[in-house]
Amino acid sequence: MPKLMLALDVLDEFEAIKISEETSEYVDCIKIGYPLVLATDLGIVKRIKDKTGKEVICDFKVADIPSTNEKIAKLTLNYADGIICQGFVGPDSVKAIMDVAKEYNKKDPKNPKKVIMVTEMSHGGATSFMQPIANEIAKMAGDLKVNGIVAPSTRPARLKELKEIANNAFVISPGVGAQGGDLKEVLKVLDENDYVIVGRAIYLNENPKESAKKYKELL
Ligand code: FNU
Repeated sequence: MPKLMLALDVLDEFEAIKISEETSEYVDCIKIGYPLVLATDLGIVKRIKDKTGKEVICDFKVADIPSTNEKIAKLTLNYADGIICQGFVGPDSVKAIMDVAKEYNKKDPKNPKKVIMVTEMSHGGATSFMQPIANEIAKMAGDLKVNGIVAPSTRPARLKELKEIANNAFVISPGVGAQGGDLKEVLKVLDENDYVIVGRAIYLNENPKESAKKYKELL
């Protein structure tokens, strides 16, 4: 059974804390990205961790040259349990982030930081430029031994292929819920090390707790 990752893309701190507390019984991990961090500040990561006791992953899809990636990773992993980066920028840029994670892990081996790399995105436009190179990106993820990859629940056949290519990496997969991904098909592919990401179908629901419960039960 894969785990449930809440994509908390709300724009208000009060709402973010309220939803993360209400749903924490059913959610295994919380993913926050630019919407919430830009609406508040990076310290929101710690405040959500303190309130919920959950792991928080920052979805910054970092995609820069190695020295800039390093700076972004240092700042982010000072708070977050993991960071999402793009793979298409190449191995040196990803390695720069992995090196930062390794430094943190030397200091605190009990709470290892996770580096998660995007392979093929879940939206339609990803088929234009990302899909043709995504298998090679997934291969790089396996070779570099990043902790995890992002692969699409909107295309279960691609999800399966990318998971197989990336080898030992766990998969976090967006696309179920608002993006219309078929959870039944996704569950045929993912295992207990992987995560199904659900955002709007939980936080826009009039009862986020009930929706999170429903997804947890479906998983
Ligand atoms: P929901 N996300 C995505 N597709 O949707 N990080 C990707 O390929 C990817 C992502 C994120 O649709 C998206 O930014 F790499 O409301 C959002 O935070 O369930 C979440 O996954 C999906 O949210």
